[in-house]
Amino acid sequence: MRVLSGVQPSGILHIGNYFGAIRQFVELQRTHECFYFLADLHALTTVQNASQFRGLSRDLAAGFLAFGLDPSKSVLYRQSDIPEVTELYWYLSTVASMGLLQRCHSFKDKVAQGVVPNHGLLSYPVLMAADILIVNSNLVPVGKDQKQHLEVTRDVVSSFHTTYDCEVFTLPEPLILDDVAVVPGIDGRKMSKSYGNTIDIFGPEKPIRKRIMSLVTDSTPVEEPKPTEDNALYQLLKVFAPKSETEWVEHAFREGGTGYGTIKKRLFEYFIETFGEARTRYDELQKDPAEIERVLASGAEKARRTVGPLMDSVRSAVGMR
Ligand code: AQP
Repeated sequence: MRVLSGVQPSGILHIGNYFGAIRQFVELQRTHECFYFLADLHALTTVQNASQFRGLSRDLAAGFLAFGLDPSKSVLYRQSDIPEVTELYWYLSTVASMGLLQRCHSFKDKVAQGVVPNHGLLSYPVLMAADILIVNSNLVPVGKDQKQHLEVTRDVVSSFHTTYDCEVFTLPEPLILDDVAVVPGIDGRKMSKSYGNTIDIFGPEKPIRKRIMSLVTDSTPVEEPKPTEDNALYQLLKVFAPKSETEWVEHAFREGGTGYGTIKKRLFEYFIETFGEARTRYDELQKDPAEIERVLASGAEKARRTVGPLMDSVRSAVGMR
């Protein structure tokens, strides 16, 4: 079973990225052959400032390594280092349905939030299909927001196979864990870089603490029980709290007597317990950018070797060769 997934270097890693995707990446590398990439071409659909963009891929790679992705077990690479991905993207674009792309929730949500769409944003799921298909992956660990994009991939596969009367691609399945399918941001919407509601994992502790303390809550008085439904603070505690703390969390919400301020402070403690070690490693890794580049170059080499045979079949299927 081959696993593939990616994260966009469009900002600092946030806790939605970790619980929704990266934690599974680390687990899966124990049992599967894994390909993980920095989706830098995707990120260009939102970050269009060269000096801001330049360092983001390396920061993300440092994050991957800090969380325990091991280059001897997983293939780690930059999307843009594999030019075959954009070639495949084009072949797939010519069989992808426009209507399907226009109906994608992620595209519609971004437009509804005021993002002025470019063609890249619309065709993002086709590039994602190329990422997935090019390494013949069977399993794609993602957050729920990407479920529909996986359906686009499957649709594109069927369309390509029908158009060219062939069977070159492996049909991939998403891997989505229910309890962390959508990690909420500090305003209760899906945590997302483009909504500005993230809690970052790396960077100085003080602003992160401030961010957690600014989580939007209602005005339930300290002595009263707190609602748990649609409560971002409660959902985040459920994601973070170790099993031994479950009782404390339930008591704090259901019994009354514990204020939101106290609960947020506890959430910050869980944050440090969960990420303290990775944060230290991240700072260490940042001191050696050449080593990160070496890991990525070696990953790109392995990935390019892997994609060769599939690309030969695709070129032959469309009549390019
Ligand atoms: N809030 C979330 N809950 C669960 N999973 C999430 N993921 C992202 N946000 C959440 C998962 O993280 C992986 C990498 O995401 P990405 O950064 O490549 O793209 P994204 O999903 O578009 O993340 P953002 O923060 O929302 O980025 P922008 O705003 O730039 O589009 C994916 O598997 C994703 O599901």
